[in-house]
Amino acid sequence: MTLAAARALVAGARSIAVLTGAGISAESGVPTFRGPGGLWRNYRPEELATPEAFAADPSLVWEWYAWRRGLVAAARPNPGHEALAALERRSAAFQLITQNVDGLHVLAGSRAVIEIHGSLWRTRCVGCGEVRTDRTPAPERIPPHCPCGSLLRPDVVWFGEPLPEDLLGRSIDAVDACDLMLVVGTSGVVQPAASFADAALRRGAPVVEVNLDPTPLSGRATISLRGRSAALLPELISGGPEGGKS
Ligand code: BV8
Ligand code: ZN
Repeated sequence: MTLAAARALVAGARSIAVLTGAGISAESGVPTFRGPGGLWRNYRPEELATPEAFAADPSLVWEWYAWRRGLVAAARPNPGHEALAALERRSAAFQLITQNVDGLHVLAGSRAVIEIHGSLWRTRCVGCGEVRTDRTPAPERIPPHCPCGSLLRPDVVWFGEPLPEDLLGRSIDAVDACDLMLVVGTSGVVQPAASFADAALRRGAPVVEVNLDPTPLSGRATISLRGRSAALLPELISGGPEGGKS
């Protein structure tokens, strides 16, 4: 019943906003933050993804990011990423907001993607602010430096850092304009992204959650589908115009 009802909501939606988290990339072999395998050398992400950790030991933080780049470089988008790219192609209005920094949505063909926490594949100079794309699995030297002499940092948003104003603004606009919101593979603990679904619910827009486990959102979501996103997302979009199977 719930999958059929969720499928009907997707088929009938004109403007869709989607929020994804680490769970959508789990089946591509990229460890989640808070699940098994999310730890690195017994550090928790909250201890490393902070400006304080970087200031204290830039090499350690860069080694964590180099390890993650290595994992992501070997990863491919999974059917969950691909289903969202297909859904975008057939929706009148569509905005994907991801907390992930792995770049797998763009690799899967998604176009309207807001990387609200930045990207593993960009560096930013702490001195001159220059942002560069850097596809190397790991910087030659750790920690890398800018030609201007200053340290380069990963171009991601760490805990305690504000999200880029424009990206946050565009995300809120998309949530305010949607007539359906999907929330996929996020534990819903990190703010401000975790509040987007409530903003949609307050407006009366239905929210469909896809997650392996229950989350703080599960009890409030219009529909909460329990299962793997790589299996559920293709099912969820299959009822649409080009979906064929009823
Ligand atoms: C800000 C980028 C304000 C870097 C990340 C109390 C104390 C201290 C701070 C706070 C506090 N309360 C609120 C805060 C603020 C803080 C916060 O929310 N902390 C939390 C931990 C309480 N937020 C911030 O600091 C944000 N900034 O608020 O700034 C400000 C304003 C003005 C001026 C100055 C400051 C910044 C937050 C961004 C932090 N950066 N990452 C990097 O990636 O290295 S957050 C990090 O967590 C990742 O981005 C990740 O995406 C994100 C959320 O995690 P999830 O994606 O949800 O992943 P998780 O592992 O948790 O869950 C995976 C889910 O998938 C699970 O539910 C699992 O069941 C499911 N799953 C697994 N497999 C599958 C699956 N589902 C489906 N299918 C599967 N196969
Ligand atoms: Zn510089």
